[in-house]
Amino acid sequence: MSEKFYVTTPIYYVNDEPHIGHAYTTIAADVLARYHRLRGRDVFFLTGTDEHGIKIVKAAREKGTTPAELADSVVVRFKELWKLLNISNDDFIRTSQQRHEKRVQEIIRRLLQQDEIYRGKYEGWYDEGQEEFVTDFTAAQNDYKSAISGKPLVRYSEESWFFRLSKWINRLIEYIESHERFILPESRRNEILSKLRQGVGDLSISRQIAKLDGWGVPMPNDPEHSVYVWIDALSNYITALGIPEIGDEFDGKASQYWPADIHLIGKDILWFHAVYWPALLMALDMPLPETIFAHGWWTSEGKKMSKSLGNFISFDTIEQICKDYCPDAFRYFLLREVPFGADGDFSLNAFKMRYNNELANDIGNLLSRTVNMIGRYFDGKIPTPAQMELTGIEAEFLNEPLRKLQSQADDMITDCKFSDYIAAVLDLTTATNRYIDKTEPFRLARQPDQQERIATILYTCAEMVRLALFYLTPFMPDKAAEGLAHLGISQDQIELTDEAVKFGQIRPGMSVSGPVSLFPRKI
Ligand code: ME8
Repeated sequence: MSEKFYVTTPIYYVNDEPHIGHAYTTIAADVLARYHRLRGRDVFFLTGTDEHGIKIVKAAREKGTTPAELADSVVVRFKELWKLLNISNDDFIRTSQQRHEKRVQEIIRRLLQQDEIYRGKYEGWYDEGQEEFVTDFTAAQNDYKSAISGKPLVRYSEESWFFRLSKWINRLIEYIESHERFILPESRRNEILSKLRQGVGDLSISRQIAKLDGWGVPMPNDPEHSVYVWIDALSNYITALGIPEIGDEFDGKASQYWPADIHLIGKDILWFHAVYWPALLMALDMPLPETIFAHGWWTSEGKKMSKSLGNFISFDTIEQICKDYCPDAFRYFLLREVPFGADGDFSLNAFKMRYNNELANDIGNLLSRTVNMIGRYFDGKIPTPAQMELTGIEAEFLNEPLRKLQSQADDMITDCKFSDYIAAVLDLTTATNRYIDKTEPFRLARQPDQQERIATILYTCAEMVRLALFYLTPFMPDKAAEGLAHLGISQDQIELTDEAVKFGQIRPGMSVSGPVSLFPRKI
């Protein structure tokens, strides 16, 4: 893997408040960004908002405001949520920003120069909620309603500019076939391939700007038309960096970070990312992103989320959960509960179970008993073990879970196997708890000649807690740092380099502080 790492989330529509779906992708991206930073890589993590298009224009009309004002107010909410959830993005792009609009126009100019765009007429169905063209066949199949929102499709008939998408399709199919990691998970890749093989027409890439209340990026060759919102939106992944290839002044970021290592998205927007976006990049003669990963969708308490059902996991709901538990527990649950890529159900019951069983009883308990025993038997100083490696019963209990983490963490993160990664950390903490139960340091403490043995046991425990919390830092940055502070380790000492994750790094003699209750049990 290269020493830089560029990760993106979708840019989110500003028609309404953020919700769990937005939080999900953004937390996942944050975990990747934090993991790679801790591995010593140069990370660029981009998120932002998608502010043009009919969806926003209509929402603004309904709310009696302008799209620009609506966008400004919703952007504040996104930024508040990212702060609450401890999101460490390096940039926040808004498609209404001048830097973006200017570069989108440059992209269109370049495509025009290369004869990739022509004028025609669009006649067909449109899903305004998804900002998506729908073929006659699919429209009829879904009774002329949106497959996502169930709202009626709208008939569009207007002059429009077209991108020669069809000419790139064979090359795209070849590319996807020869790059296994380009679209993940594999099942989604197969879906895209079979849809592509059915044939794809050219893509309408402009709208009459008057119908959008003047809100959009004007086509540079035709100011009465604005750029189709998906072309506008997808471009963000390069406009945020600057684009030397299209004549933009070199600002250092593009050549440093492009191509993106991973675009994280939800399954409903894969077609745009796996087809329109790479075709555009091919037409611009730019390299394609390494991976596009489509995650699944959350239902809530067993049902599709809906405001009318009262099970919608909105900003306010998330805020309440963070108050009742903590933001890190929310981050943890979303990535632990279901494999990334699969659909999942969010229920408060499942949340509490995982919190109590895994965070409180397993990880939290291990930290607390380790710190307590070091306090009681070694005056709060990390003891010196008999040797700086795992042998005997220590090796028997702990070698395997530790080796698994050391050797597989990178791959699990690269494959977005977040739940497996957390399970591997839990294997380590569970094994350490069992090791304590088996070796019974609290019983040995009554025997004066066992001091050296207890020193080895408690040193080993302190190391296992340290390692577990190091590995958990990308998922729970605050709680991991809080736990590690009790072991005398400061935030700037946390890293996941090969050296840092070896056994035997914690220094004997360092002071621990307790008591500690990292995840108080919830009743
Ligand atoms: O699609 N569970 O913006 P958006 C999980 N602007 N994920 C969910 C979800 C759920 N119940 N509901 C929605 C857009 N999502 C475009 C993107 S990128 C160049 C432009 C996910 O605000 C959904 O899959 O509708 C998507 O990834 C994101 O949230 C929705 O973003």
